[in-house]
Amino acid sequence: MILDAKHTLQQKLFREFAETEFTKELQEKLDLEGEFDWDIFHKMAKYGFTGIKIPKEYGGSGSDYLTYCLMIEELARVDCVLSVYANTSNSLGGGPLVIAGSEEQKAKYLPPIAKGEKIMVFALTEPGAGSDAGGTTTTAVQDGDDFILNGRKTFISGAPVADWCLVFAKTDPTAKGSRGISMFIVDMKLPGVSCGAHENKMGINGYPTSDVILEDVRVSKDCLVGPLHKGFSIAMKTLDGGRLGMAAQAVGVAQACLDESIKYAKERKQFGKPIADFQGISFMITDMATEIAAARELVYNAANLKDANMDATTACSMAKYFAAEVANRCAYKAVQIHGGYGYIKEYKVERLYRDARITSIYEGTSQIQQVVISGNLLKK
Ligand code: COS
Repeated sequence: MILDAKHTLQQKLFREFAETEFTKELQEKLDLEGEFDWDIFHKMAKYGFTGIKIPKEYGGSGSDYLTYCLMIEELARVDCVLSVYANTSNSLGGGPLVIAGSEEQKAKYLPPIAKGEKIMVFALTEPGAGSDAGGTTTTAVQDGDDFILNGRKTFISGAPVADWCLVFAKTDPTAKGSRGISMFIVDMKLPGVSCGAHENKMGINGYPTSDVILEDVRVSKDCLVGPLHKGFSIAMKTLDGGRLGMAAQAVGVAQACLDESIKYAKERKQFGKPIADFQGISFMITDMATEIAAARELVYNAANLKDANMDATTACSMAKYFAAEVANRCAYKAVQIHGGYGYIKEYKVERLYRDARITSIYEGTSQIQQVVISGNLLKK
């Protein structure tokens, strides 16, 4: 797809920002220490990244999905984890409120998260409910004008730095499967809310992940988002857009693998010539470039469908499925092209290999995308 002048300019600005601000030192510090970097987060917020998909009336810039994808792709091309910094508020954090929040909820919560003053995270997964997200066992029991929440959410990205958390809990214990689940805004400072230990992850270090534990947490009924018992559909609708962002991220990671491989293959000499002159190398580079081009088309096409308000569930899952697998294949090839050097931390492909791995796991594994795609193709 040929980008129009507006999107080409935006792409250039995102690229310039990432290449200037995401210094090698910052990238290495994030990967090594795993701590959230507030300075770069606030800078990204100042440039409007955290509010890019949030409507203008709630403090964001109300950009289209294509712009959002270009942003995530360009940030991830330089550093995958820093694309997550810009993503959360636009996707799983702010998305459910944009989709189903009341006017009061939107006015209260969206402006601070769009401006990066507060962080909202999404808590769907549980120790026993990962791919089977409908198997939620966290409960919310009504008590007068309040609900009392109990349960444990797991692998919650950003939980240790969050101000608020969107918690999915069973409100109708008699309802089967994904039915009878509701969504609540939970203030992380409320009595009974705590975070587990920071997970020691393989990649995307610098964006802390932990469990969220809820012990008799009392929230007012004003914190219920969307209709009672109807939270699961909101989660799924949110994940449609979320998966698109993650597909764009995977394209960015894959492109970084290709960029590094081309650079290295031209520099590195063996048998008296650059290794790029050997077809064993140049054909790997060809495959990477071809697959990335295809993945990018799927991402931009799904973004266009969403911008046209058309049904994009299948297209988003196809983009996520294909782009994530491409990112993994490209990371494998990039390390292979670098040989022994690709296996040491001094070279960027070592981190890319680890970062790529998450793209086919979070926001629905590749196998869950296959379930969604085949389910839609074969539905009666
Ligand atoms: N948009 C809106 N509603 C949707 C939807 C979508 N894209 N997909 C499903 N729904 C609705 C269905 O219409 C159905 O509604 P009713 O109960 O009113 O009939 C409900 O959600 C349940 O749908 P379904 O029967 O397909 O749900 P399943 O329990 O079979 O689960 C999968 C479907 C496996 C696809 C879902 O559990 C899933 O996506 N799992 C992965 C979760 C995930 O991505 N986790 C990552 C954590 S967030 S980082």
